[in-house]
Amino acid sequence: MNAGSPANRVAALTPPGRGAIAVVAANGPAALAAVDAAFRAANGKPIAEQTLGRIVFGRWGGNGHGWLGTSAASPQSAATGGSAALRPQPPDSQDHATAGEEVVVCRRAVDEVEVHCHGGAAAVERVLGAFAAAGCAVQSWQQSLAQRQLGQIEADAAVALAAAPTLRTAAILLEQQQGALRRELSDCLTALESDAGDGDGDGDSKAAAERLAVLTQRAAVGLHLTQPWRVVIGGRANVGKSTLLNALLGYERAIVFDQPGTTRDVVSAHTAIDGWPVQFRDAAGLRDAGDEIEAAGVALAKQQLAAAEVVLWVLDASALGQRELADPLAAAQRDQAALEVALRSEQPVLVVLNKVDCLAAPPHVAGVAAVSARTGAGLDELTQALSARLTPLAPPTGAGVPFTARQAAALAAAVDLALSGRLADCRAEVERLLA
Ligand SMILES: Nc1nc2c(ncn2[C@@H]2O[C@H](COP(=O)(O)OP(=O)(O)OP(=O)(O)O)[C@@H](O)[C@H]2O)c(=O)[nH]1
Ligand SMILES: [Mg+2]
Repeated sequence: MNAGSPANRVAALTPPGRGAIAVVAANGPAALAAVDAAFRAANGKPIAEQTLGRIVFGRWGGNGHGWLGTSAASPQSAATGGSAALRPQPPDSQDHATAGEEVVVCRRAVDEVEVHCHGGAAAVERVLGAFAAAGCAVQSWQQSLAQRQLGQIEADAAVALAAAPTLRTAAILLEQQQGALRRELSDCLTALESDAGDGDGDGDSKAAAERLAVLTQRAAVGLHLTQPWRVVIGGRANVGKSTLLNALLGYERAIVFDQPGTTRDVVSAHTAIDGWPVQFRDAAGLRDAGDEIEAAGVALAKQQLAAAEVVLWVLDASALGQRELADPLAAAQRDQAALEVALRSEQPVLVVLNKVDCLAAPPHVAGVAAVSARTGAGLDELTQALSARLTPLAPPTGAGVPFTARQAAALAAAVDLALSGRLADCRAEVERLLA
């Protein structure tokens, strides 16, 4: 137990109101007493006799009481000295067999229990209240986490996991919490150390430096496990940018109209593309603006494009001539030059040829997504192409992935040190990451 951590404590580990099931974890003798007071196990045993690590179904707080009977005070009243009023209640009472809320309790360690209850705020308050009434200090999940004495990587992963927006990102972060990044870093360290031992200063260290470089590249994905990619939809006015946004989202987020200059401000929305979190931004179509408000919108659109991580550049197939349809990539570049759009050279740009429903035969050009935002044709191919632009190096299952800016910076520094032959400093950098 850490200095300052109370012996009897309880915390809700799941975020309020987000899941169907909430998990409340409690430690200490008072926590066990609270379970016996509030919980009636279906197998009839008190908590001390339940098998470690096994879940037990039962009822929590029939008529406000457990089978030893205790009134559930709020965590707040307990924190200010609320008392537990124990009232004997026959364990086999008919009333009690059906009263209370169905929960699952797990005795995780000798003095540690978890209660899995309904995810609603009231149910969680009620469970927390029973522990608080028995004398447990109510903590936040972050405080509870800090007391688990995890390594820095695992603690950071647990915090990031709570903010993971998709199942795919959560799965990768869970692997990091379970040791994927630590294992890879430890392997690199072992290789660096064995090289120091055999004194040749090349083979193992070179392999370790290469491995560190691969890890560093994975940070491009890792830093997006909690933060979405910013994907900006750009192009001339009236090409169908807002229609495309709505089609990608699956609902009507932006106003669509058959007059150019419809979108003025930046419209943004979050979604997942192939399991990766994305924030789409749709802005004013680029043209010589009709009025001051539209001109401000066009300036804003150019700023958005310059700051985008990926750009979807939309062309209107119904407005292009045969020559342009044969080479949409060149048409997009001409557009960008004519409209004075300054894209960075390393910025991934995916050219989208929209309104192909207006063509007799949609062209198939490598690197161009031919779609109809109106009918949905080609959207699956577009999302696949977009996913590949977001994560050209998707990490394999179980791979170590750096996911914080601190980890990414430390790894980049370690690679530089390895490449310049400063192996002792490189090792020290990796050791710091493993702390
Ligand atoms: N036939 C056809 N029409 C489309 C398609 N996508 C959009 N449109 C139409 O094109 C017109 C303009 O669509 P918007 O989505 O408002 O275009 P925009 O690029 O957002 O326009 P601004 O906001 O003015 O820049 C509307 O009449 C849409 O219905 C498509 O795939 N096929
Ligand atoms: Mg629009």
